[in-house]
Amino acid sequence: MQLDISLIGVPTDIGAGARGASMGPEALRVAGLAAVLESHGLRVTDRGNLNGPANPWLPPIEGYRHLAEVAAWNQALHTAMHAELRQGRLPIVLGGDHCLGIGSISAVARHCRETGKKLRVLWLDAHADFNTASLTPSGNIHGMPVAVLCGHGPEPLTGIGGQTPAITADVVRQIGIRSVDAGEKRLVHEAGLEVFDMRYIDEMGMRHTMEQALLGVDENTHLHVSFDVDFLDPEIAPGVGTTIPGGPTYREAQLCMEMIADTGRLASLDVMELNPALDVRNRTAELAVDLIESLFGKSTLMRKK
Ligand code: HAR
Ligand code: MN
Ligand code: MN
Ligand code: MN
Repeated sequence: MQLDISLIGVPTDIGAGARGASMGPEALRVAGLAAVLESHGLRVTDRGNLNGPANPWLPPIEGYRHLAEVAAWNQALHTAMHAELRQGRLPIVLGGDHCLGIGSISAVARHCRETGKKLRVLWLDAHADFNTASLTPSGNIHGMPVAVLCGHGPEPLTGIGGQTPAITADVVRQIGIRSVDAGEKRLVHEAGLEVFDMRYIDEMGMRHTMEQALLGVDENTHLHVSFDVDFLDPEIAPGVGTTIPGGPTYREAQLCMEMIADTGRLASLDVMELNPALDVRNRTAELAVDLIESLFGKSTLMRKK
């Protein structure tokens, strides 16, 4: 695995339905993210925070809230993320709400096109984030990033990175899903997204789920993890804007992260939707850091593959 890590803070809640995810980057820093990674021999450079427009907190216009501002933040993230990847570094995006998956993953996809790598995106989330302007119940663009990346959305977002669609649905595996709107569900099926929802995890277990989600990952794969913290059960992770009960337990989440680490192919990461305004003494941030530690190869006992 790449040992040179770059942290990119993106302090905005521009696509969310609750204010506060803008404080996510600092909460992750306070929870000790850099030191934890360094304790495992990784070299961490904190690039600080990106800048972008303030949140005007306006109602949706034609199905989108804050479209211009969302585009500006994502364009900035795309540029920063692509620059890190080009330097051979492993970027970690400290979100920010999940609309930022657009800028992040469009950059990863562009990097894969330029280097001939095969992309696999693991989308860990309670939500499918596959809404469009006509389907969304809220207008909040954090409910739309996967659809946008697959080409369903407005040009200022689908055009980021210079190729539309940025990705095809077959590179995505969604894990932990338990809240999908009615119209969104139809589009998910139509697009052919591979979804391992909570029912699947309940019946088959996290081990089998991850084996399936990681099938086909090989030496030439760039593995990107987009970790929406609301993936986790709200009993253990209250600090998010849209809690949905019935998520993975602590042990299930650890196993998920450990099995990703075992591939040795993790090449970029998003940590999204952490909302310190709704958290309890930074507990959710600390849990996220603990899980990220596992994602980068912490395990209880030494294991050699
Ligand atoms: N599906 C709902 C909507 O579109 C809620 C989306 C919430 N999304 C996130 N990110 N928190 O996954 O408004
Ligand atoms: Mn999400
Ligand atoms: Mn979510
Ligand atoms: Mn720990």
